[in-house]
Amino acid sequence: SFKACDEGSILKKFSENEKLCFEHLQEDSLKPFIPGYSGLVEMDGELFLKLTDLLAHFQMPNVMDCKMGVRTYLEEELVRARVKPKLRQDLFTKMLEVDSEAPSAEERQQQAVTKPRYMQWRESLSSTHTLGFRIEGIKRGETCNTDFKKTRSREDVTRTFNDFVEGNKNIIVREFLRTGSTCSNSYICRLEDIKQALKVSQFFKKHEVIGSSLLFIHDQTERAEVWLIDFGKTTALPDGQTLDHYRPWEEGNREDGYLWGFDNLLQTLFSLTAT
Ligand code: 4IP
Ligand code: ADP
Ligand code: MN
Repeated sequence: SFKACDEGSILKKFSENEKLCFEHLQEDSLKPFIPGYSGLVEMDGELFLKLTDLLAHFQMPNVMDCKMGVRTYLEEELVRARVKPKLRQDLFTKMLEVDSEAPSAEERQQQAVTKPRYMQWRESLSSTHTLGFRIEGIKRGETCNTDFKKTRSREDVTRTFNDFVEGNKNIIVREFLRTGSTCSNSYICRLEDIKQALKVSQFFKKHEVIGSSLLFIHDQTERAEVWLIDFGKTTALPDGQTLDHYRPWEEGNREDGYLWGFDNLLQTLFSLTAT
């Protein structure tokens, strides 16, 4: 769903929802932590969002995508599946590939599962439910690894982070080297800046943030950055409603556990610096 573009930019397949989010975010405290957005581009009859390529300034970077929150599907998807269950064979197949025991007798009979069923299964197999975030993938040079579907325990997650930084603690914490008001030289430093921005963000307060990721990027020069990406399923709340992003989710309250996961992620990184 991505296309290469001119130097320094990428094109992401258009969605109205994500466009609205990027427009909104131009006036928000989170703006310094999202990719630059320069509007819509049409190519071969298809629409795209034009975004800054976050990897452009790095030399052969290591990249990690962490999907945030305790829930990865929208409440409306749950309602829809209840009113009019759509049986998905593709999701059944993906489920079987990971764990042949996972589908129930009825699901095996149907050779299909609903989307919320699949998403909930993915959440409980990974660390989404227990930590409020999960590792989706890691790219090192040309090799992509997305084999983290069963990475659930705090120990496994911590180990994966340590592998990702190749044991180099400088990348995780180096608090005394701040460059100006933004911090681009260690993951923890950058995450703390992001947390401050989240706390005052009007956008964050008024949106259910589902399926969004933190993108971690570093290279041999020990340059390390974290960015907020993927607003395809980030949805505005009805007028006047807000979220605190900590409370447990109950159907109807639309909480996403984003900040709870964020704190767990910070803790995981801190624990690595203590070993
Ligand atoms: C995928 O499951 C991801 O959750 C996708 O989210 C989601 O797309 C897919 O739903 C679902 O099948 P796996 O990661 O296990 O493959 P993302 O795009 O953030 O990775 P949505 O549209 O919900 O974002 P379907 O309905 O596209 O299959
Ligand atoms: P999707 O909605 O298809 O899940 P995402 O926005 O999550 O798409 O992006 C998928 C992957 O593409 C990310 O994990 C990241 O590796 C890469 N990516 C996304 N946005 C950027 C960007 N602005 N610059 C560089 N890489 C990006
Ligand atoms: Mn994504």
